[in-house]
Amino acid sequence: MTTFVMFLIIGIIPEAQFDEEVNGLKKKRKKRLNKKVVIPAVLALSVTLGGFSLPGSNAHANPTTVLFQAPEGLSKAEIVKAYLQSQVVSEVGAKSASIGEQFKIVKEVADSSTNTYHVRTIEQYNGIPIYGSGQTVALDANNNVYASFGKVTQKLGRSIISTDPSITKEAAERTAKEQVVAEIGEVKQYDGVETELTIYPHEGRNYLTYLVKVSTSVPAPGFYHYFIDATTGEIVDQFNAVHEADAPAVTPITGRGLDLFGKVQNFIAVKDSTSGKSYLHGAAIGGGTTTNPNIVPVHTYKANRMGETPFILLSGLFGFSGFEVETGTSFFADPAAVSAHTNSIKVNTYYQNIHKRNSIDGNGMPIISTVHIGSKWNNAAWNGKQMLYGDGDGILFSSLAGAMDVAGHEMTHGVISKTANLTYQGESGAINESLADIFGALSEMHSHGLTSPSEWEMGEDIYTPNVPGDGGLRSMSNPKSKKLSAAYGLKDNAYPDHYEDRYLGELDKGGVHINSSINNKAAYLISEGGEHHGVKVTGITRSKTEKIFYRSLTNYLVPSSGFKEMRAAAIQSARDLYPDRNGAPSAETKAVIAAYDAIGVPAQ
Ligand SMILES: [Ca+2]
Ligand SMILES: [Zn+2]
Repeated sequence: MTTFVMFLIIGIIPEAQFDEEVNGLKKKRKKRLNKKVVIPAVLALSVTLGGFSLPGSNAHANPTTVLFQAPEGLSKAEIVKAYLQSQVVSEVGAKSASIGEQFKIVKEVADSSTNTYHVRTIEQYNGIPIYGSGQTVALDANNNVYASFGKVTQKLGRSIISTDPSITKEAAERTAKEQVVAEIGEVKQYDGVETELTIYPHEGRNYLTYLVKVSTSVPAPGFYHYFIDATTGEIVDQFNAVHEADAPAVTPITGRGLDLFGKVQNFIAVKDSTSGKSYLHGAAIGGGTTTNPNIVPVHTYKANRMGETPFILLSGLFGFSGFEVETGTSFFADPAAVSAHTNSIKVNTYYQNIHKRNSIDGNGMPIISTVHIGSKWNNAAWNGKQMLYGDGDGILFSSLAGAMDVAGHEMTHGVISKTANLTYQGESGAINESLADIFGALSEMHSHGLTSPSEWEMGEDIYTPNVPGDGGLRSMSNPKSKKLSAAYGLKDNAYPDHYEDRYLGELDKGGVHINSSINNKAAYLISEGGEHHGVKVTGITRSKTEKIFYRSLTNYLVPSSGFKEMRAAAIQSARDLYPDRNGAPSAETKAVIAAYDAIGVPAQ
């Protein structure tokens, strides 16, 4: 059903690719990059030592700031490693392992538009990658480091970890697959199984593990991660990182009413907490497992409201579809498949046209979508390999394949996994979700054309299809307009729009679909402007906003980045693209700063 794609190889983009657009700049830039400018060593040293007071972010407001002066005679890679190594030394106050051993360069990109060079690294121990680690380092035209993101692990050289596995990779994969089958039932075909020897820091210890990533679509969508101790074969930790589109706002309730004979009846129904209205629809659980229940749909309509579209949707809901979409002519009779197909093409066009990005991985990988996943599944997902779309239950959602912004959201999870790879938990997970919403919304707006009005609702085309005009699942313009269950204990029982109101509980992986709204509001304010919590923001348009966030995602953010790092990355990106003049920030940079002030994300 799906194509196997290997993701482990991270390509280095050749410089030439980025120089084609600007004629004649290539030679000029290379010459400049080799030129060394002498900056007093005392200045460079003091800036370097002060730089890591805030873990995870080292961006400086002034683009001419030098965090680290390029030593003579070193290549860019050597400069980056020397800089990162200097952070290790400066924090523990003693020399550690030989230069650069701890850091591995996984990506390098020259940006001829700003004359800068961007390097992405991960940390390793005896050549084995450390899970969740990552840094970005930006070099200016003189090869001096002017910005860096990502915390550097200290005292790694003092850790004693065996790096010789006692069990085989195959044994680890067998264990992982057994767990998946125990959880969701027999898997006839895996979309992918990728295994890598990984150091896993967990509960104060470093473990030598095989990280086995298992992607499934049938019988249930999953992107399972198992950390299997390479010494004992035991499972150290596990999670399912399938990126689902929503945290539903509809809750099942017990309805009551009088029947034709005047007798009181109790029955299943749903309540839409957004509108406060309840509907005569419900899903009865008819056995199955906890993760994959048999759902028996129950619907009650007034006949005069039953249109053609609900009929088509409902008829499709009873049969699971895992087959090829076929036609004997040029006409395809499956609307969900046609929507998923055209939407993914449009999202790719957006990334191609606006960000010069060639597919999800930047390297032309196939874009795969499967529709009719599950039975009445109210979700869409990125399972590490492809997009999965449920048909919706026809009440909370119509077919999720119908929404261009949902397609953009899911594909952006793929882009994120190939760039910043933000960890899907807590603050970094919320930033991950928010960037998926931001590019989901912007790709949809792009497909409507530059002159069409801005639209910052998520999933409005498919959400509560029986309730016209109630907007989407989430609102980026006004997050608070969407209600959340009182179980979350949030202010006004609504999505938060200020950092101080963020969700701090454990549900939803630490509120990844909830706190994303806070950063969504910042993106909205940067683009459209407005006053929020007493802070005025002058909007700078969609086209500038998307460039700032894309640059943040691809050049600066790292797996551990949270809200403060997002703020610093957006400010740095704005400064790169719209430089300060005469020591004063540009209107674009001011808008970013004001927007993050407005949502209450502090600079430090
Ligand atoms: Ca939308
Ligand atoms: Zn998502």
